[in-house]
Amino acid sequence: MYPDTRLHYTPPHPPGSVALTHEQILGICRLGLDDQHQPWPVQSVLMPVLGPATASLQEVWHTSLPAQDGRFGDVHYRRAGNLLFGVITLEEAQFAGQDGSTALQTLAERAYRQLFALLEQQQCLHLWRVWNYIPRINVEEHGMERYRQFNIGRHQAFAGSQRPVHGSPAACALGTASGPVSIAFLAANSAALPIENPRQVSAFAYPQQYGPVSPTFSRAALAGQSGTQWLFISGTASIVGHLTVHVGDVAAQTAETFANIAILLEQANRQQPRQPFTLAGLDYRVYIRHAADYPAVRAAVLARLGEDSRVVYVQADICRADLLVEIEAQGTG
Ligand code: 3EB
Repeated sequence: MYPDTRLHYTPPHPPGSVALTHEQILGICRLGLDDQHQPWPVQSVLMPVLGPATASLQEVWHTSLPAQDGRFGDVHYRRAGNLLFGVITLEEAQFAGQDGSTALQTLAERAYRQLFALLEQQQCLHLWRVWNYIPRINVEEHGMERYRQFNIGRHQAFAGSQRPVHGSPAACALGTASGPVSIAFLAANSAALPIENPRQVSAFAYPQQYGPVSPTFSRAALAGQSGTQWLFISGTASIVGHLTVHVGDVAAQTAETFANIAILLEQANRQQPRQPFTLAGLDYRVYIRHAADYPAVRAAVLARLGEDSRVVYVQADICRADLLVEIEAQGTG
């Protein structure tokens, strides 16, 4: 038995402004700056931070017990009790396409196979949340959009590791202008409950028009932990059924995205009636395709969440060319 460790999250802040005990850090996400050389796993999200915030922010996953550092192939991870946070950073130039598969597809399969092998080795089998960042995600290469290539490799690793797609983690997949592929994940030795959105076709059941192989993520995941419930809302966009709606209208896309997030909260609250999740109680990350849309998106976000909301905005490519905004969130109930 592993001791039950409480998971804590410190929302984006300027580095150095929050004091944390080093051994209790599980991992860090750094927004807007490359920051690899740290003693714990760091996911550097090389996306411009928008708005009045400083150029670079970090958010921290930490625990109530000391964590131990580890390396497993290309994975840098930290483990504390029944929790594990890891980061995989890979340069695509190190990979060669083979047998009709592209370098990016090979990379994605290798990364996810390593991730799953680590979870087996650690007996920490359950993936709760994955953050995927892919350079030039919308660019078509070798006759296929790069996001679709990534989906093929990721799916092959799920299938090859006996991971059913309907038990997929909450996730996001966004594009950077350049840099490595970066995958961060949070796993535990207890399963998260996948939550789907009745307004949307499940992503793992998307029709072929979005690529030959579907993405492997759930719309949200509810993870029970030390008496706390964590809700992870996947990257959510202006999609109804499987179709993008409000093409070209960023304010309407933002409002539709919140309609989808609100439904996910309702679905989650049906599962855990004790302390309901609320829109205002979550921490948000908003990805905006065109930096110039920031004022319009921010206005639509504030209209829904209010002035006191905890939201960070970054410029990113979104994995459908007609999506202008994507929003993810997390929090405890
Ligand atoms: C969508 O709903 C938007 O490939 O892991 C959202 C969250 C999206 C996760 C992923 C993709 C992913 O289809 C895109």
